[in-house]
Amino acid sequence: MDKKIEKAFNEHLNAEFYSSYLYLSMANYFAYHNLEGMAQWMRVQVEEERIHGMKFIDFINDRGGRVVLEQIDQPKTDWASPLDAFRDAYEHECHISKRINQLVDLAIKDNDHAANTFLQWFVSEQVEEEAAAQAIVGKLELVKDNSMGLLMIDQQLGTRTLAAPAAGAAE
Ligand code: OFO
Repeated sequence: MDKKIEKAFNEHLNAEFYSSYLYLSMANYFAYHNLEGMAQWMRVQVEEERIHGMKFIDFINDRGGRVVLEQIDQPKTDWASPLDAFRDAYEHECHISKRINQLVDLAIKDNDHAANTFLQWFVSEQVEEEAAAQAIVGKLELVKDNSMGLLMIDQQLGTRTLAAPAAGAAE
């Protein structure tokens, strides 16, 4: 595969594993504050991000490229409130969406149809990722400092489970 794309994909897989690490940090922040439902929601997100990173690894390997794992930055460890944490999650997803769009631009410029097709899954996924985080931010803004409302949201988020991969998907 083209060296520029190989390098950009390697950088991006690091960003996906960083996402996983960031959400694991948030999961532990929630667990510490006895918000087990939010912790569960984040733990599912941790797995999703790991799967995203693995998809990039599989693609690079399938194209005969070389995967190079680099150091993953330390994530933030504390937040002012659950709302603050989910706002960070939303902003982080917007950042990841920008990165994906830049990869698509690169694939198009390079005429790499396989890379472009591979990335389209992520383009759609990012719409869902942003929407999911934004919906939780919206709910938390509604309840503000109401503990009962917060506990209800926590309970609802605790029902999240990892969706089974579609048949034939490389997950
Ligand atoms: Fe991998 O989608 Fe979130 O970061």
